[in-house]
Amino acid sequence: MNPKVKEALDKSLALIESSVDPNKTYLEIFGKGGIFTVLAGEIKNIEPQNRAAFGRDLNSAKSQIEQALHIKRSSLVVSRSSGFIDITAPGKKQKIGHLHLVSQAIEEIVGIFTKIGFSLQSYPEVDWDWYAFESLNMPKNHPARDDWETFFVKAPASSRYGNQVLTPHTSNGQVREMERVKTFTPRSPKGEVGPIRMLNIARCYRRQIDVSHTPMFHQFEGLYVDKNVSIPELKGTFDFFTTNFFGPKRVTRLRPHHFRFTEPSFEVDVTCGVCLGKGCRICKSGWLELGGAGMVHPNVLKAGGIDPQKYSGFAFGWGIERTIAMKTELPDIRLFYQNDLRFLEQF
Ligand code: FA5
Repeated sequence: MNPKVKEALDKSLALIESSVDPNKTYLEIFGKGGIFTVLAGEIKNIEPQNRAAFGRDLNSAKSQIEQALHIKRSSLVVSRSSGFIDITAPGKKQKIGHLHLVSQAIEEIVGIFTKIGFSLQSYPEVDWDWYAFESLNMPKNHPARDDWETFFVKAPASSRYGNQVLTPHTSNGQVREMERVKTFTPRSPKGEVGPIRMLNIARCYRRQIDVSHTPMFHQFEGLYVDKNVSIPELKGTFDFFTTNFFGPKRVTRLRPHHFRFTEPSFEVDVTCGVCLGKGCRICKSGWLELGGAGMVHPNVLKAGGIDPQKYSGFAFGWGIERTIAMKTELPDIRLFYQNDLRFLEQF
C-alpha cells in the first residue's frame, strides 16, 4: 500500500478507536478538509503510471475505514443501552386495537341477515323530510312525528321534499329502497318488481339522553317486499335472528303497537338472557324490547311506486346499542360513547 495512504488509514483507524461520536469522526475523515479527502485530492500530483495503483489503495483504505466506523457505531449502541443485547429474547409486541363493539355487532348482524338473502344498502344520514316522515304516512304536523324528537338541519328546504333532517330512524331507507329496486328491476310487461330484501344500517339522531337513549345511535332496518308476504314470515325472520345473535335459548314475541308506516304494527320482545323469560330483577317481566316492526302500510308502498294490491311486505327497525346491551347485560348504553378504554377493552 502507498505509504501516504497507509499513514492516513492508520490515523483514521486510531481516531475511530478513541471516538465517542462516530458522526463527528466521519467528518474528520471524509468531510471537507478531512484526512481522507485531502489525501484523495493528491491523486492529481501522482505520476500517471502510478495513479491506478494509488486509486486502488485509496478504495481499499476507504472501505476499511467505513467498516471500522460501522463496528464503532454498533458497539456504542450496545454499550449505551445495557451493555448487553440478548438477541434470543422475544421482541416487544405492538399493542393492537380492535373494532368498537358497535362495529363488531354490525358485522355480526350483517352476517346473519345475508344468510337469508338480505343485502346491505346505505342511505343518507342527512335526508329530506319526505323520506324520513311524509312518505312513511306521517303528514306534516302529525303528532306522531313528535316521538322521533328530530334534529332539523339549517339548510334550504326543497319544494318537493321539504326540510332536511338528521335521520331519526333508518326507515328513511324504505321508500328509497323501493325506488332503487324499481329502477334496477328490468321492466317486465306485467310491471313486476323485486323482491326487495333490504338491510339498512345507519347512524340515527334524536334529542334524547339517559341510560337507554343516546343522541346518536345505530339502527338496523329490514324491509322485505314480495307477493303474499305474511306475518309468519316476519316472525320466522325474527326467530332466525334471535337464535343466531342471542343463542338458541332466547325466543321472541310480538306485542300489538302503533306505527304510522306499518299496519298491523308490533313491538318485538326477546326473552331476558338472565332469567330466560321467568322474570327477574333486571327485566321484571321476563322480556326485553328489541324494537318496532309490522306489515308495510299500503300508503308507503304507494309512495315507493309499488302497487299494494299486488305486493305486501314487512319491515322492522331495531337499535344496535340496545340489542348489544341485551346480549351483554349492560345497564347504561351511554358507556358506548364515553371512549373509556377500561370499558371498551373488555369486548
Ligand atoms: C322506530 O324508529 C321505527 N322506525 C322502527 C320501525 C321500523 C317500526 C320499521 C316498524 C317498521 P322506535 O322509535 O321505537 O321505532 O325505535 C326503534 C328502536 O331504536 C328502539 O326500540 C331502540 O332500540 C332504538 N332507539 C330509539 N331511540 C334511541 C335512542 N335515543 N338511543 C338508543 N336507541 C334508540
